[in-house]
Amino acid sequence: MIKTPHKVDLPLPKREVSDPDALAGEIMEKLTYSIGKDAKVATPHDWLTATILVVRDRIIDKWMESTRNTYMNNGKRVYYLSLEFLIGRLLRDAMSNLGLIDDMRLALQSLSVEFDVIAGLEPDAALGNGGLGRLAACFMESMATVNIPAYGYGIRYVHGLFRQQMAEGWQVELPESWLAHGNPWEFERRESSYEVGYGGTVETTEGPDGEPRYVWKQGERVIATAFDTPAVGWRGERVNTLRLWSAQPIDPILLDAFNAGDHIGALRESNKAESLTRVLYPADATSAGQELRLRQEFFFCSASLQDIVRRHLQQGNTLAQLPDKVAIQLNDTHPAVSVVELMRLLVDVHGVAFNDAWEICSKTFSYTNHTLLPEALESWPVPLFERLLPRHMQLVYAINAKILLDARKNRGFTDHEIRQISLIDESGDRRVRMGNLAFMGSHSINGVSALHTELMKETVFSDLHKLYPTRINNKTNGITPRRWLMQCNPDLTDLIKEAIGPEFLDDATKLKGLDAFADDAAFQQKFAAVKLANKQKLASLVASRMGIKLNPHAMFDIQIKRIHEYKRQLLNIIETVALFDQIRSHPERDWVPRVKLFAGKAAPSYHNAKLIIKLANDVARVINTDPSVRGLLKVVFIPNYNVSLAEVMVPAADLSEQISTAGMEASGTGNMKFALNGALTIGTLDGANVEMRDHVGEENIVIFGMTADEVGRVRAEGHNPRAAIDASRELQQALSSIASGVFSPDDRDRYAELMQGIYQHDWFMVAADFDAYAKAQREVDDIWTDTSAWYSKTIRNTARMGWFSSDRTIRQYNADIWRA
Ligand code: HBZ
Repeated sequence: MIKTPHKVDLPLPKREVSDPDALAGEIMEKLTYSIGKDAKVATPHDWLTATILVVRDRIIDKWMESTRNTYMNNGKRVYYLSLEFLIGRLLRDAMSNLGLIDDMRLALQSLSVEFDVIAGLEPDAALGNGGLGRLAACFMESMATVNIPAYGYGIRYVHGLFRQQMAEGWQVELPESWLAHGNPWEFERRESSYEVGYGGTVETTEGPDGEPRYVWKQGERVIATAFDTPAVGWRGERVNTLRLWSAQPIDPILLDAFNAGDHIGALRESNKAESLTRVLYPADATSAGQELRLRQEFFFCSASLQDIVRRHLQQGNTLAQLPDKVAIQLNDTHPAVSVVELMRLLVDVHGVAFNDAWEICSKTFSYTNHTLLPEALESWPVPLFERLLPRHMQLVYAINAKILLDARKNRGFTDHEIRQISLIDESGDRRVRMGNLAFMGSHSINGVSALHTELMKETVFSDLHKLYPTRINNKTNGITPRRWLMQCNPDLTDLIKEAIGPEFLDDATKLKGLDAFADDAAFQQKFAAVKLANKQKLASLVASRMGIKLNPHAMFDIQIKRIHEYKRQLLNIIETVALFDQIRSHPERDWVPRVKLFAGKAAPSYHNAKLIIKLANDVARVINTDPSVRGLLKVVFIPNYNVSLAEVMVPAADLSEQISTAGMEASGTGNMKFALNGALTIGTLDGANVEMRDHVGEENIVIFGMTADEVGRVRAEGHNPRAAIDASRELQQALSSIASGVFSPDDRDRYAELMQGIYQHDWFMVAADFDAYAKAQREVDDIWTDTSAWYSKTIRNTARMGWFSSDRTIRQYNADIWRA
């Protein structure tokens, strides 16, 4: 035991003053003593690092206070386990939450440094693919804001989501290196290191009670080391921890091999360990299915659970108390192996009886499902699972036996139902079903929108729902209004403050007060002026990055999200082609000038998604250079979509495209960001769009197309896309022009197969919904033409989106699931 040194009580210099002069002094101090640079030779990156260090100092005081308080209260903690945290840049967010933006700007100015320039140098931490990862980041901020003691646990990938470049309109993936200049936000915690094992064998011995004991003799081991990043809540009241694990070898160099002259082989262990946390899997909505992925999942789950159990016991708690002190939320099935790892720790390491351990587990875990797409449901081949995690495989069988026996004996489940709930899928090669594991091991299973939650009960989880009818519940997603309004749209924030006062900053539902201004002509003008300025900012980004000039007075019609067939970027592009035809054949009509903006990444192995990107670029080239369009239509695909680009595009949107095939988008969160920033939504009755309509009112959103029920029925009865295509001349023309190579003269057949998919099966109902969509777009044009109607609707969107704050979502998780 280390004795507490008596100087420990000396008061630390608190970083409480924050006038610009004090801040400037601190920045100089960091530049000199932490970075070792003179102001004369400091690079912009040095200034950025110095600024971050100054902000970080202010966070640390609060961070320690939060951690200390939780420790002293021995209260319940929430652990959010996620393979993805799409946090983006942190500086502006932290400064905004601490109320430092203005003073820091002035401080830097006094040092002749432009804040916006250095803030733009911060790498965009893309430790996630899309919605699921960004949701985790919003939740981290909201948990700190609503004062819940929480830890996020994940992986510190060296390379986040790839950088997307365009080569002649095709997506090219380049490695992303967010850590290249170091990461001043994180703290390496060498003392928080754990061994994580794989492979080997399981030995059976006899315990003192005469019962068998199982000892896992691991074949390989790596070290997981923690890196902590503070997560600051609004007004800096609470600071939580994002703990990301990095893999290290136990023996960094095999000296025997090295001395024998095998210099490469000597680094084998080291390379193998480090490759574990090197890169984020770039696929969303499909299961990765690779051995490395299962290794990653187990790596971060094992380290996190060891850390959680250690902290719990260190506080003097018993293992039986675990569910009273610990709530673990599984962000999709990616961390589902945690359930088995906790069982192993309880049963094998701590000697808890199997049934008691199972009860502790299911009271501790809860699971969020983010998709019903069959190709995204994770399952692992039994041989792989068994080879990598032999003890866990035994435990999976034991859990399965317990649940299935009960279902059969006490609940009268049929053979078919038993097959559906089993942890082992026996339909092809035998596989471990991670969704069923997460479900069985949790007391709460939630969907992310009302519609999605109902569909969970009816489809993928219907049999498990019958077995556990009270477990499935809904927690509609939300977004943090700090990043997605205050920070990305400061002018709108100021305008709202001026109109209704500052209460909405602490309670987003207070935005409701803006309703009273929706029809106020003077306010509408100011609202429009803010929108125009945001569009000008986006236009200058597009001009400088792509050399394309945009008319900021045109309607900015934006679809940004991962590229996926179910999200139907293709529907949007086909309708754009149809509009192009119409503009050319009817030059006499009053066309509303539009800019169609797209951005998003495709999974590198997703052929059709990559083809859709190429099509958007091909269509853009043809339309943008056709003089007969007279500037009425422009199409732009902005490369390398990420959080930072979203922060510029969202405030600049007039129209938000949320047009997924009904029943396929679990929730969507981009939809919420746009509406909050005063865009009109054109969308299907899918995911959270349904609840958005309920909140903003059906007259303030443009809904079109088939419902989820209709899609289900049509698919069951057999969809005939030919009929829809034959009935629509516009669609016919658009499809045949794309299919015949009008947009791909260099390769006429490029899109033939893609179009065949629509003619033949139209799984995503592009043909089926086309006419309704085109009609809805003309309705949007009509609203746009009546400027006052347009702004009265868009202002009402901003006013009524408060409910979609992730603070509300987190409060619901806490009230219904965590009870922290
Ligand atoms: O999660 C998304 C849903 O598609 C979206 O509707 C929802 O709003 C959002 C938050 O709940 N799902 C994803 O983003 N999924 C993934 O990113 C993913 C990543 C890796 C996988 C599978 C899915 O292996």
